[in-house]
Amino acid sequence: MDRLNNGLCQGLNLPGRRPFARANALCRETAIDTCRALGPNSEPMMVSRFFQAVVLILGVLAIDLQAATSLDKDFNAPPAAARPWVYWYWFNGNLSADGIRADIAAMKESGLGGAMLFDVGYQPRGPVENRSRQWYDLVRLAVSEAAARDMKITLTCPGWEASGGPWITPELNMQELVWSETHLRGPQHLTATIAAPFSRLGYYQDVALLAFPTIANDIPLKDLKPVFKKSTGEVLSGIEGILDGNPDTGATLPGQFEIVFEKPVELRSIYLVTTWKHWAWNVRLEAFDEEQNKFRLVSDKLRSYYAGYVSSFVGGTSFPAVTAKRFRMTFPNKEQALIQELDLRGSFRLQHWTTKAGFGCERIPPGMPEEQAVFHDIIPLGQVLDLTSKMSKDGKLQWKVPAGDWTILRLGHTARGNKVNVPAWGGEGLECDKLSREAVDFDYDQTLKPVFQELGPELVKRAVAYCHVDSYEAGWQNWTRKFAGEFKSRRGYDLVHYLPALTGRVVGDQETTERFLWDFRRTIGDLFADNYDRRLRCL
Ligand SMILES: [Ca+2]
Repeated sequence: MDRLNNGLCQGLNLPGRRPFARANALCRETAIDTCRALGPNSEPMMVSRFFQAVVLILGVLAIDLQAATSLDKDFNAPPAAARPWVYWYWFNGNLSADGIRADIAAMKESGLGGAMLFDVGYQPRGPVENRSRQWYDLVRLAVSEAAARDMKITLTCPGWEASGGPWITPELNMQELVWSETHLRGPQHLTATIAAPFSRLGYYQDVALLAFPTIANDIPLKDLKPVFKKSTGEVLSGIEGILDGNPDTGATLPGQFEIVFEKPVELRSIYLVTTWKHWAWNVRLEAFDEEQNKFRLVSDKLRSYYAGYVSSFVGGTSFPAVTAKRFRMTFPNKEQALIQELDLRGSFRLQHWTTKAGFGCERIPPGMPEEQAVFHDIIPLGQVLDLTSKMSKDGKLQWKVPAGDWTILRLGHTARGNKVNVPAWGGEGLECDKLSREAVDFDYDQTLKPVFQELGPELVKRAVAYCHVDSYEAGWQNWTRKFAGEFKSRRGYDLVHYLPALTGRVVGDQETTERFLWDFRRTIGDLFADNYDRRLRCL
């Protein structure tokens, strides 16, 4: 017995801990008293354990009986916190006070605890415009009816996901990086206007103007003057939209087509943008072997990646270099390929660079082939020249070009143009910039703050459970107005000389480029968490 209790108490009896020494003494006294009460012939340790076990079982049974009683009671009359909720769709302004009262009454009668309120479209337009005076009155009625029945309501932005609405301007819309490329040869004294990149909704802001030695075979497909043909040999016309550098324009091609050049060209990388309804997995690229008189497989793993609901699918990667005059592409949809952009070059691009640079948000499937950059594929970090300060606001550049072939990148950002999904009428508008605290605050001030002001603090406290961002499908973004500064403060270095990596090129070496891209994605994630998720919780 002493051994047992000494063991129990010694662990507490540490040097210098007087209270625990007192506990040791109490343990010993209690143990001795327990042994005496059981009698001199009893087996102290066994009886003590039996006694403890009986007490324990009785205790558990008591708790079980109590729990069963409570469970039975709660099952028959669930407390408010345990009642199920429902999605409550208000379809495109088809609303009335009587309908709202009837809905809430029916929910209560069914035993529901609350409703997640969504203002969605989908149906023919009804009489009530989203965010109109009448709409606010009906929201107040809904919350009041819920409060009167001990129910809760949650609120969200127009539509059924994310954050945005008619108040979001292109500047406050989700942003993405864009660039134009200019190739030239030095030495020369250049005075020219550098073409601005593609932009949406009339909004564009420069980020940087860079120049670097052109990597090997870096010639855009359109400059190789390809002819697109059906497999029957008939020339395809109207394909300009897939070579114009604008991811919002395109063309519908047959599911299988040929790309023919005047003389043999080497190809090594692809950039492919397809419409969101026709993403392309396992696209085959074949090169025609003149000696064997047949097509040979180059890759059957080319693809575009998901970048958000109702957004184009984007893919970019390298494949083993191949030289031929005729190439054939076969898309999984044999009937047609809806292509927005296609670029095939003889130059290297980092594997799946579009996803690594935040142009897509789909996970790269395991087992995808890897290609490695070699010496002439790499831009030495020290040869990336920052010409930003030499360019005027209208794009004019004066620059003494050194000898050699040079690539000029004019990089900027523009609106993604993505809109809130299926809003009720009056709620149509752009998704707000999720990486910008100012945009998120502004959106909140327009979306939910006025609703709370209409309801008043007492009603909000009684019946508004929370605001929700539901079914996030707004897609990805890879820039925001303050991105460069945020990157520097969070990662500890300036990103400007690494920006060519966001176009798939290797800067310094492949590992360094991958590590930069990891930092880039980390910064996107941090900004999303800090300025959107966490910010919404604070507002
Ligand atoms: Ca296009």
